[in-house]
Amino acid sequence: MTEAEKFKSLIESSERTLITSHISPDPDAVCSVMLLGQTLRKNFPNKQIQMALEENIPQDLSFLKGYSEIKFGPLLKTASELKPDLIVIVDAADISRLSRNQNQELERLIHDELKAKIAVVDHHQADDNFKIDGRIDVNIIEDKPATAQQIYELCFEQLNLAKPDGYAETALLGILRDTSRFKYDNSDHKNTFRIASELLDAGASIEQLEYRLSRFNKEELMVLAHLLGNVTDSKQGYTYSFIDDQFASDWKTAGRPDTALKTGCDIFSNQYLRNLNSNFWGFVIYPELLAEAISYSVSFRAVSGGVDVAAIAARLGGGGHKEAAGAKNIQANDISGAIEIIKKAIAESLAA
Ligand SMILES: [Mn+2]
Repeated sequence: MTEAEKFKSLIESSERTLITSHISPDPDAVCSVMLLGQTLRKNFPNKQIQMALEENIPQDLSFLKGYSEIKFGPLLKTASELKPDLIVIVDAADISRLSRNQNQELERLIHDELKAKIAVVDHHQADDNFKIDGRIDVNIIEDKPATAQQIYELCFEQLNLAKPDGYAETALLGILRDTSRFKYDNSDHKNTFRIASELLDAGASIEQLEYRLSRFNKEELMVLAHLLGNVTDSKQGYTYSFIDDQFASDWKTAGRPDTALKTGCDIFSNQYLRNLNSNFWGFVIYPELLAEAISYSVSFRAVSGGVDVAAIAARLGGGGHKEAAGAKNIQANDISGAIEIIKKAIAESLAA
């Protein structure tokens, strides 16, 4: 039996299925939950299929069909109420990423109390080191650019399930976001472009989806302006920028949202950090507004095939991928001290 067939027989033999993904969900995580959830609901109308996520996403995805049926909130509570006999984890490889603070309780509930079956559908890059959990019944972990693409292939090409309303927009959005609109190197490009083409024929629009998702508010642009003002060429081959302590403390005093600070940093790191002069990588560092004591978080970005920023992040107690990584809880007296810590980690990592 293939993993796809095993997956189908798990669905058929279960009464209550919970479909979920990781905390701090990205559009691929949410779209994957929705694409699979809507598809299973259409094809298995007598089964109870619940889509659930512990945390919401900053972007407004409510225009996607089925979004209103996702149950947002503590996953432990959702699972205790539903008592699923099958958990499908998408865009994450195990239970440990499903809840912010209740993973141990969740594991106990799922494994010991409910004795639920577990299926995983997740994609990864070749450099990821997945620890496959022996308690997982079906593992569909493949080298694919987006989980939304995997679910499309699994449901519609391998299992020949019927497509639910709105599937084209949901699938295309997950693919667009995880590939950064087809920008990243993709060893599975033939499948990606074939499927994207089918989704466009089915009525989804790259232009509409991209403009719907790329919305900035004034506060996010204020953060971006600050980062652009602080941008520095290290003269060591990389770029960096930072949110200074005064800006962060004024931001907090004014009651401006922490999320805008994070989003502003994301816009900068995704769209400008790899683009200054002849530098193809770098970092952005900012004070953690919500932390009790002063601490800093750093995000690294690199063009693929260049510097391995995951190795640098690992020296700082963080992690990620070769092209995008980060670390939290960096202890320093002020932002200058924090920047020095990062520069030192970079120098050591490059010398290693
Ligand atoms: Mn993904």
